[in-house]
Amino acid sequence: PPTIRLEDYRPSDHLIDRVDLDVRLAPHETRITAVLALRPNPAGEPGAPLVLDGDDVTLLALDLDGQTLPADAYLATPSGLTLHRPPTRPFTLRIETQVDPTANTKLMGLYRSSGVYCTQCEADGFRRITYFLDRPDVLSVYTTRIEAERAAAPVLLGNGNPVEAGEAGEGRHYAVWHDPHPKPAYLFALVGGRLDKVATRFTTMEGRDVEVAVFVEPGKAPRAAYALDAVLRSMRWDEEAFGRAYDLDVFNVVAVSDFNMGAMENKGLNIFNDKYVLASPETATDQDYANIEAIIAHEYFHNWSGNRVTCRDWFQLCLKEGLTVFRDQEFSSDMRSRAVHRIGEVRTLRARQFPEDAGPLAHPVRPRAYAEINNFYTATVYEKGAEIVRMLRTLVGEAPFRAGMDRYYARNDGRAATVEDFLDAFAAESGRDLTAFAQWYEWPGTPRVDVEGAYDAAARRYSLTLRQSLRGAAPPFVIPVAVGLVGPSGPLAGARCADIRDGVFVLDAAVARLTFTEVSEAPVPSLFRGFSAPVRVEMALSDAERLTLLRHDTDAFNRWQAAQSIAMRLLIDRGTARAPETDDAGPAAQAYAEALAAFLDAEALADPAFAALVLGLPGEGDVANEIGSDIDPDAIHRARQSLRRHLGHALGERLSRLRADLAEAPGTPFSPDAASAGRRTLRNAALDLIAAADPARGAELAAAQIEDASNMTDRLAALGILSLIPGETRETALTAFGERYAAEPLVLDKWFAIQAAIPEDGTLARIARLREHPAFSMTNPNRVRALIGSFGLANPTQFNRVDGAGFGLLAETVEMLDRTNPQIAAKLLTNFGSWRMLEPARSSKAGEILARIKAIPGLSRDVADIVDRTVA
Ligand code: B3K
Ligand code: ZN
Repeated sequence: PPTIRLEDYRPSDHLIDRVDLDVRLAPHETRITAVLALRPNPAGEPGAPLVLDGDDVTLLALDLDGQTLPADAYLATPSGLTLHRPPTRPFTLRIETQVDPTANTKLMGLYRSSGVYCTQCEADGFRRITYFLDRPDVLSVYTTRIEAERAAAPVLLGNGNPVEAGEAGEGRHYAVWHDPHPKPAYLFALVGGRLDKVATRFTTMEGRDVEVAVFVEPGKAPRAAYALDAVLRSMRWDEEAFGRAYDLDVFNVVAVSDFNMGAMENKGLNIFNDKYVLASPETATDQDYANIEAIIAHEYFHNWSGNRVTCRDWFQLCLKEGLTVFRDQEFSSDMRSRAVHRIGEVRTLRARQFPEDAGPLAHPVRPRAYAEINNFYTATVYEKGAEIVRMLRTLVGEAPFRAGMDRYYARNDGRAATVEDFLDAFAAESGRDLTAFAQWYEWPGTPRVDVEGAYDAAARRYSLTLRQSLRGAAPPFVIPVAVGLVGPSGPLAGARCADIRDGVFVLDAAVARLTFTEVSEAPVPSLFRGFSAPVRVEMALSDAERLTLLRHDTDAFNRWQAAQSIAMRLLIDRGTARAPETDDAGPAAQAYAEALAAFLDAEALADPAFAALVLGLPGEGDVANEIGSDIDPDAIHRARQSLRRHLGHALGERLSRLRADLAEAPGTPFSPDAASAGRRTLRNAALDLIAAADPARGAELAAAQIEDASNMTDRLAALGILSLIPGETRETALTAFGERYAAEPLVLDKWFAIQAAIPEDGTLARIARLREHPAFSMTNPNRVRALIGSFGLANPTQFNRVDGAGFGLLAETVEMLDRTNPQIAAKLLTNFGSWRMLEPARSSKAGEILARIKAIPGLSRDVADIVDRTVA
């Protein structure tokens, strides 16, 4: 596929000021009339041909300023419409196209989801509706008239504000929407269908009275209440935290069941995967509630970071995505526990982004080239992009950061901006030169920082040497290092270091040395507090030193990190391909368990959510990423099982006591708030370890919890624990769960996912059976992600089976899906991203299978791009 490069960016030769759309919805023959007010772009090339993008559209009619065009004046194909010699003055183009929404299985452009008409236009779906300059730097004011059969689509929604509605004859009706804010085509949306509505009002800080509504499938309205409330909280928060007010009279959210990703920030009309809207205690877990809150906020926040200020081109994607993830993380941190949330963010970053950055799909946060832009909605652009914004705040400081944001919005409102525009705003407000900092956007890979410490007792001096490195020839990064010293009984209050401001040292050279004076006793350094930069830190601390941090650090993140690092070392020692297989705990594991016991006794009840994190072992994937080469997933799995077993034995009684102490009094109404969720998390973490040590007892307790649970969090956690214990109890529970929720697709997704993740040989056969389950469907992305995606993501031993059958299952699904929904197929294929890290037998199997995929004739651009880069 052809490559598009950042360096080739040129402004459009034409602009479209206004778009008038008339959309006549029909299941197979939807007709779209687009009236475009065009003019030459003064920044473009005078007299250039007009080349409109198209994708699978049929042209029905075309005129220019009311005149039919002669056949030799233009060329129309399904993939584009070219006017060879367009006027060099403003002119109007009227384009009539036809599309088939029912046949649209790619879920890009206009399609139907369970009968509901909806759209998805980012990144390049608008061209599947009509011919257009489908690029983010062409901003237009849209007016949309939508017409449909009233019985099939009583609800008709568009961008902006409703201006008119009425009858259209023969059982049809229409609605007209007008969006006064100029926007790129990727933010266009419309919806038509039978939907129930929950609504309320919000008055902005500017005094605007806004109707806020969430639309869901008929009968599901009670499950939309939490999402609606999350919208209101997001609106209030963006006013308070960033001074950003909403700018239309209505804000609509629509939940649909077939959606390629989480949600979409279309102006005034956010469209959501219903998984991130619908929630009730009986069907949603605490994690679901947290996700809904975060994604509702994320899409709402895009109204400023993305919509009012949009991106010049798709290379600048992180400008809206990284920034908006940062904003939603801050929102969730304010709604919940900041420390707990931060640990969660870092776990996600390490689990998803670090491996991406270490593998063949690595790319800079601002990529320089792409073949298929939809493959760049990645953990790197989103999560590492957010880390860059966080580092920027750390560097310039809270107040200049906020001032920089204000300046960025003020300068770029209504514009399509670049990363440079973003950084300029902070440079101006802080007086800092951010040229070197900008390297973070340009280089792939995770920098590594090696640290050495030396204490001179006589001089009461402690020095730290920091060395940064990155494979390749990257120049030194500007790395904010939040750092402090911890002594055997607490922070070393007297210690001084001239190079540290507000707790932060800025490492901007390849090597730097920090000297602390007045250090009264041998300290333990607490480095990268709060994970102040997305780097790998290497320092040879002893377990005893790490336990000092766990006990006494003032930084919650590093307390957690200390426990993780000890566990990681234990897991690596046993989980490398050649490590001897042993169940013998050893003194280090015993000391670790004792420290956890003391920690639990002191703190578990005070902060259960944090305690659950400290108690949790690194995942198998984390261990694999840390080992980095010659990976044997079975060895890692065994190592982790054995450490869980050891902890379960060592902490057994405490864990049972904790379960009792943390139990809700019967009849307590369910609340998804962070404190209640934290208690459930710790209770279930305790059950997990109890089951690891004593599977028979674990199975019994889990089965009982499945029966008695008053909410989905507890029921599902118990089912997950039971799913790891082979036997009758498990099979009975799985069957019963499947029957109980037969009519709840989103709950069955959890059930599919749990079974796909069972680390046993029989799982492939189980998945083959589940594929035949009446609720499973290859055309619904949530189902595919639940059953096949979870297998690739959450079942390392079976996906990486040495016989290649796990790879085969993924490959087969990718091949099948590529014909109907290439975006989902390509996403599934990214599960092969770490194949070269595997030990030789497995990696050669993966290589064979990738070669087979690469050879399939007629692959989509999406899949071809991923497979080419994966094997390159
Ligand atoms: N902007 C959308 C993602 C679009 C993905 C296109 N393949 C959702 C979001 O990040 O908010
Ligand atoms: Zn986003």
